[in-house]
Amino acid sequence: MATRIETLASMMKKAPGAVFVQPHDVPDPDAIASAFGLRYLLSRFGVESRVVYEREYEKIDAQRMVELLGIELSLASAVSSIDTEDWLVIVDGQKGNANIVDLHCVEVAAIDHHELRTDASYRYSDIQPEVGSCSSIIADYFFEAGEVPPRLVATALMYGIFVDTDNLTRSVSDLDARMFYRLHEYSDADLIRRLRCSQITRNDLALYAEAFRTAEIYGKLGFLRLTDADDSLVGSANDIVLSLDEVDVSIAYSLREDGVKVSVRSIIEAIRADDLARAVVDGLGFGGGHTHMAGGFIPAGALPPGKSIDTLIKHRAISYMESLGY
Ligand SMILES: [Mn+2]
Repeated sequence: MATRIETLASMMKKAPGAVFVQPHDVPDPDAIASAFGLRYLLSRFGVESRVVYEREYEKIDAQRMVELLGIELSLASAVSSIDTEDWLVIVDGQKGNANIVDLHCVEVAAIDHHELRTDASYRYSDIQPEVGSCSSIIADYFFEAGEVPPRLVATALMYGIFVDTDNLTRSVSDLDARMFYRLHEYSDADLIRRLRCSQITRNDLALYAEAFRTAEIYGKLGFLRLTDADDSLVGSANDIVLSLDEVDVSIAYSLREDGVKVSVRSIIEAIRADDLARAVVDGLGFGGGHTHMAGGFIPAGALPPGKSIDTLIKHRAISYMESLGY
């Protein structure tokens, strides 16, 4: 039987135009590593491709990862040649997601670990929502085909697993653990260490310092308000709120000119982070994600005038928790 990369590569060879690999917008280390690994593997099977993405990555570790590992990727807006003849493989996301821009070519394939969207169809898809990182799925493609990942690819994939599973503590499946173990012998521990030491900038630290004064705890629920923080920083700040002993569910939100970005975390099985995120932005914006981590956004124009957004978010979150008996 053909391996998955053989199946995908032989299909991509039929592309009438060029082949692109697209990680989700504002790619994080897992998305970047997945695209990097898949591009390498496709080339081993005779398919040349380019990695294109929308909206610049925000976190400093993503930037360092691209620099230190020599990862080639381009902003879609800088690639003038993308057209309707071209074929696209989406990694770490699916067609129709709010964070996957439509590049106006044919989305023939998706490899992802987010919840399956039933409104999208592909010629090839491998969607495993139970897996903690997309990097694990790509690593599996290597070993399934008997391919040894080069040192920099193995390092990227290992770091992708590390970040998406919060150091192997969040949504870790057997596959994540096995791939982490197998990648270990091929990866560069020194580079991993350097990436772990490039998590925030001085400006981030200042934003954190200001935000942590706003922390509020209501039962098991923690809230944090940030001002002008990008998506990644809101998520990282939220991880710190969740790390509080008292807090099992946390919400961090950032008030920005374009709207309000919401990050949600939960370690209570009965309270799904994605459902809570949707409850918080209900009727105003969009939200989604995973069981333990999720996000949402309310565009500035949808904010109810004359009402406190802080109260609105807290009220909705508390009501949702109470409706489930917490
Ligand atoms: Mn991911």
